[in-house]
Amino acid sequence: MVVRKMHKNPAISPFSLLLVVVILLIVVIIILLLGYGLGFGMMNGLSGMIGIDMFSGMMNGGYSSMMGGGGTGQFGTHVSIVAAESNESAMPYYVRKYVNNNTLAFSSSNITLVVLAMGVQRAINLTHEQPPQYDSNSSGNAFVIYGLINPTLIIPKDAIIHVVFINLDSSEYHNVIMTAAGPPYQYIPMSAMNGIVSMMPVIQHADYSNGSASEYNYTMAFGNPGVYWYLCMYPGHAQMGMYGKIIVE
Ligand SMILES: [Cu+2]
Repeated sequence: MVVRKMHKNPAISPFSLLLVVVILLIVVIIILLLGYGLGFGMMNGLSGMIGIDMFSGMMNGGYSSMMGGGGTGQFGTHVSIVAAESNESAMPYYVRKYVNNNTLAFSSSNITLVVLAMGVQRAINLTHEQPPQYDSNSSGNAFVIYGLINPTLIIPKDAIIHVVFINLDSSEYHNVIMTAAGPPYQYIPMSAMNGIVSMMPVIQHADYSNGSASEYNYTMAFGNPGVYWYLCMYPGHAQMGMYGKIIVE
């Protein structure tokens, strides 16, 4: 009996592994085809995530896309890098900043959340703050929100949130999405799709030679109290620490 069992198990694995790989490939191809055919923001986001630049024309073309939370999203025109950097210090009156525990507490039901994306070193230079321990890799990327790096956000449950996302990186695509699924995240953070609350495409890096950066705006709400997370869906970024916590209460 025991001998039989031991012979049975190894016989399954090579074939089923191959099967799983083939199924995964088919799924990826279907996703890419859908993204091309339908031109939906989310699918463009996915294709950007996977690193295909042929969609970037569409991505910059202007359209709306949202999942979950409800609301609309759209591309802004390019904004000046200098204006975006000064934005981060212009904190609205309803934000309390706790530098010691890297937290921003919002006390309004109508919130503008300016989220900047960039490399960790640029974030340190800009804010003169340190990133959280999990995002201290200098080759990694980070979010800067009102002068803090990947801060914890405390938000009232019924607040309407206007996300103003600006990519200040000199070379990488980024986005910011909200989800109930926490870290750790994988290279392609598909686990974040469980409990997804808001989604946007990845957008192009800034152009430091002419001083302009890409911006994308969307409006969302959490509705229910709980712990949520914001992260970048571009492959590898969340895995290396490009994420932060949101407490909705
Ligand atoms: Cu990113």
